[in-house]
Amino acid sequence: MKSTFATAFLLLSGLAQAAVLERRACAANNVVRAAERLQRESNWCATWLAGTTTISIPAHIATTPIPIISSACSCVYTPTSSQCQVTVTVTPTPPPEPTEHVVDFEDNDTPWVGFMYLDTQGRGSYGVHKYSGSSSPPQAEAFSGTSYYRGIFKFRSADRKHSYQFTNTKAFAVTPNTDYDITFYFRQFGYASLVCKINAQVHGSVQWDGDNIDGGQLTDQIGTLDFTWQGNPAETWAKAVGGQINTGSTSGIALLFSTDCICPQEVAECQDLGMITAAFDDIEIKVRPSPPAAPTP
Ligand SMILES: [Ca+2]
Repeated sequence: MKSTFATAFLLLSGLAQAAVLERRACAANNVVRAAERLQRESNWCATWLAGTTTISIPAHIATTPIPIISSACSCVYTPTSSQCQVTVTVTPTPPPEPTEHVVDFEDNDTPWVGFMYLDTQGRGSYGVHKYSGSSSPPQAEAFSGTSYYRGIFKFRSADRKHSYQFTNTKAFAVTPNTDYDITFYFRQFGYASLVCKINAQVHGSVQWDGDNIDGGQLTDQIGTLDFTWQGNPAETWAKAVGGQINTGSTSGIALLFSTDCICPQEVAECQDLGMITAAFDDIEIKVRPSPPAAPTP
């Protein structure tokens, strides 16, 4: 402001006279009061202080020394560019993007644990399962990469049911009060008829000590998920869709998948009591897209 102000020119009492102005600090006196009144009547003080054009000093104070007039204008008029009048716009910090997860089982450190029940009474051997490559059994190719998660069963004549469960041992971070879609890919190897059913529970917390063969300790159940298939998982990797939850107050979730495979004797291929593999890959936990806005009538 000072630099432009110093270039202002004055016309005094009809006599053109160039003057270099030096801005002074406010000093209240009679000139101030006169300038204050004149400022209410016109905008000449503002024009002067802007220093961008030539102005005329009102006649009755034209004999006052220019530094005093300058000081008076500084008392009654504050330029809009004054630091005290700067408008500060505060932009609120946007909320964090909801976290999304894709589990493809290609990382051997991915924390999952599985356990199976070999008959309807829960008897049989339990096992903590790791991911399996496509080499065993040789027909079992992964949906993505070379690894997936699986349970392998051999039906017995006395009890043609296997239940297999597995869960992640560390909760996935999610955004509270957010709708999520949960999908995965599943394939049933070994039987042409689809004899395995899948569901999943969602829990708000999970603990696992790393050695507990019974699997993760899940609490705070949020919901049970039901899925439908895009494709036939007895023939190819099929996508399971329809798993939807709202996270509510939780910021982490654990998924407990349950596989129930029942192969009755009346199904011809089940009479051979062969091996069956329940295989999972590419579990996705993603924020559900918002529905399109309703059209305005
Ligand atoms: Ca994979």
